[in-house]
Amino acid sequence: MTTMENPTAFGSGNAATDKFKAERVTSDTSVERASAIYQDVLGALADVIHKHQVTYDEYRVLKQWLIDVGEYGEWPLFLDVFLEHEIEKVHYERKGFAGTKGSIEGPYYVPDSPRLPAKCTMPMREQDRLAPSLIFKGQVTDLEGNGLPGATVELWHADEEGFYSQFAPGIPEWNLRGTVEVDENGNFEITTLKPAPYKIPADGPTGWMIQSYGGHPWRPAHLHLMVKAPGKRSITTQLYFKGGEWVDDDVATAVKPELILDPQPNAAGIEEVTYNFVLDPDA
Ligand code: MBD
Ligand code: FE
Repeated sequence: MTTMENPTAFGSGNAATDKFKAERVTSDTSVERASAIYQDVLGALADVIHKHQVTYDEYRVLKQWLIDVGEYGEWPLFLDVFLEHEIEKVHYERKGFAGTKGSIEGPYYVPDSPRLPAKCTMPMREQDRLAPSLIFKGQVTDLEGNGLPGATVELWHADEEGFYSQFAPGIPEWNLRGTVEVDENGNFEITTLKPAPYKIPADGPTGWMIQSYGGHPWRPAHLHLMVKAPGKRSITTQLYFKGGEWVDDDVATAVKPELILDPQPNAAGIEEVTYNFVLDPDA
């Protein structure tokens, strides 16, 4: 009974793994490049083993832990928390983006969320309406500041307890997920709630690993975004909240100074913030 109702590392991990497996995964990496990368990966691991004189007990614990990560479905969680930020950095450096800064996608994106008009409220439950509201508005433009009428702003984020729909039990499928269609000037105005910080589950191998080195399992409260427009490079990013807990110490190392919001109460006392997205040409 409780295993059906309470969020578990096993449940969220395997949901993320199933979601990932449903996507197409290929790369045109050459044999030569694969050889160079594998040699360097194994060489880096060999250096660590020698530098720290890793023992057989530690090796066996590692083997068991790797088995556990797979069984709990936590490879998407573990990799996105500890590695994706470096991949993301290389991605943006390689392409030379001049527009809005990107950040990691993380394990909880789901494509094809419900379409919403430019001025909208995110799908939410009664209990979500009790949480502090956030009005998030702005414009999607090109590098010259021209509004992009065909753009979409996909938004997904955790609820007031830090849980994501489709990755924790009992939450409506598209709760706090939507694809917002901007207006004829590229503008949008979304009413949602301020999400809570996200805690990596303590009852799974990623959480155990963090405990074993005395670290903390927290990500600051964040909004996930994917912004797309015809003829423009899509951008995947996240936005954070100034002064929020863990903003300066994100376990996933995914905060950038350009991505921190500072909402202020509007005339009605509701927190409101404007953030504009600037997209590079699709080259
Ligand atoms: C999250 O919510 C997240 O955004 C990332 C990157 C990793 C784990 C949970
Ligand atoms: Fe997240």
